[in-house]
Amino acid sequence: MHLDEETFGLLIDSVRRFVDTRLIPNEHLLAELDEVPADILTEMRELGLFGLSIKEEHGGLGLDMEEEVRVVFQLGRTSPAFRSAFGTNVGIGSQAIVMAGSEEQKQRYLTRMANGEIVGSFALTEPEAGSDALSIKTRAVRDGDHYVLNGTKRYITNAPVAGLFSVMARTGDGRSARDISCFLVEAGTPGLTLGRPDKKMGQQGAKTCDVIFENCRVPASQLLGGEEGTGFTTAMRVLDKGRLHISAMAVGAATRLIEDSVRYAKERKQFGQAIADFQLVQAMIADSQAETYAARSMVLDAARRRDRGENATLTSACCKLFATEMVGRVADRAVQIHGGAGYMAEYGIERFYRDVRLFRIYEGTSQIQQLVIARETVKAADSGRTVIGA
Ligand code: COS
Repeated sequence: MHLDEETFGLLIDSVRRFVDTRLIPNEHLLAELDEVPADILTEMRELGLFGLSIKEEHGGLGLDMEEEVRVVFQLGRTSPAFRSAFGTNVGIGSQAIVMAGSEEQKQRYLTRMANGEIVGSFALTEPEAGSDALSIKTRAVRDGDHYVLNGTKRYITNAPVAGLFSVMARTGDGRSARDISCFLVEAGTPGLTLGRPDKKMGQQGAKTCDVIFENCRVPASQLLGGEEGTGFTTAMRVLDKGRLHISAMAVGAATRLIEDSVRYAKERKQFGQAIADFQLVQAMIADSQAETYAARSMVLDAARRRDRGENATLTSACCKLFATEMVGRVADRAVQIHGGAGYMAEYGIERFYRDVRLFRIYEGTSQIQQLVIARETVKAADSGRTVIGA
């Protein structure tokens, strides 16, 4: 924790109040408009939500990972599309610059991201490169003091509203991390165009679309950190952090689904009594509560380890796998507890059910997390290290 408990407590209180009074009451509107209302975006900027993880010297709140996940537990209690509006500035859209940007790049972009003036977006995925991120085809070819980018990026979160893209592109021909570089490409650069907004199963209000580069000339000064061949490892480190953030979102969503399920189970009467009094309903509530607590404890532990400087690859993959699968089960039980009402749009439970489905896919599928966990565990055993420990 880098803030004192009292200051941090005030931040948590104001975020919780904002979620309860401004976001939860507007969940239906968000889904209906497929857009975060402008007045809410302004309030998010004023609360500092766009700059949660950006250092104070660049205008953010500079939260460490433990503080960030504790704030995100609160933000997760409402429709995840609200968080998406500033989520890329906190996570994948800003962190490449935070971790590997030159001082000049940090100065140029981070302050404007922290105050929400520009939205950052992370462009890695392509039509033929999702889980297999090393196989991206987007190419950057040096031409004098510029690079020329060609290729298509797919399902890029916040692309329709982004001011800056962190673009992973191939500068070498092989299948190695060193063949990939990261470029900071400003929206409006000639040769950069956007596809039509994607129509999604859920998370209405969160924007994604294709980003297309056709002979897009980018000044060489926009190469992240001024160094070719570091883009892939930077992207992976960005995802290590992002996966913890998504895990915290899953915990927050599970908390909310339990709150709603318990409230409904206490109100709903069948066979002459509240359904909350039936042990089969109680079993569902108990399983959801125990699993949410387990995920919350994991996420906090992993965040603290990261703050202590431990490598977060294995721990964040464990959290992402467990927490996002967990919230899928909790959402399923929430629909079940609500019965017919759980299937109806007006109650919003079915919307959560669709919204949280994405958690098991983006920033690395559950299967990719399994692969990462297994590899890290075997690698540690090979070198006689214990991972996590007894
Ligand atoms: N941190 C730092 N470096 C990492 C890393 C991490 N977490 N993960 C991998 N690397 C490095 C490796 O050390 C390796 O470096 P060397 O070439 O110097 O040995 C390099 O990156 C390639 O890694 P690896 O050999 O493991 O590549 P694979 O193709 O076998 O696997 C996975 C890479 C599958 C882990 C990666 O492609 C991945 O995470 N895919 C999912 C992508 C994703 O999450 N997409 C979501 C969309 S973005 S919102």
